[in-house]
Amino acid sequence: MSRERTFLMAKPDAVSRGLVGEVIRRVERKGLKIVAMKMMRIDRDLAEQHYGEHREKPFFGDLVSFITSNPVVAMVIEGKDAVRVVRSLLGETDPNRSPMGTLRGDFGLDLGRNIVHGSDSPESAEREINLFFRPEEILDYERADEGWVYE
Ligand code: D4T
Repeated sequence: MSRERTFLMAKPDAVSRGLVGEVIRRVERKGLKIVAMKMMRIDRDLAEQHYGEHREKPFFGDLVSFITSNPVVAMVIEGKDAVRVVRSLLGETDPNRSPMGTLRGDFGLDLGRNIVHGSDSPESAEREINLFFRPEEILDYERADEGWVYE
């Protein structure tokens, strides 16, 4: 089993709307393991690094204002195909186009308030994990149900 890691963040709207538990619940019941987690306020510098690929886009200013506006909960998630599986738990970028049953489909209406972020590739995951966490903040442990989640 390849134990892939990905970066997941409950954004300021998720924290402010009391949806952090819902995000965590869906990750945990899928069988994925949380190996790092912290609540934090993203500063402007970190926001600009995290969203660097969007620097030239017209929505960049609003995106940085939003992501720095209130605390977020940042997580590292581990498990089989974690990058793809977490993206499928989140749904489409635009909550209005996201299927019901996904976090964005169930809880969002607006592109600029899309509840959660998840890395879009293993390369992005590594970059984002390193941006938000020091190596010693990522924990190695076994969940008691691993023999029932994995063959
Ligand atoms: P994030 O990065 O927030 O998980 O979203 P995605 O990975 O699904 O989508 P993205 O990088 O294309 O967009 C980043 C972020 O910008 C907001 N956004 C996006 C926006 O406000 N207006 C827009 O037109 C687009 C394309 C939403 C997510």
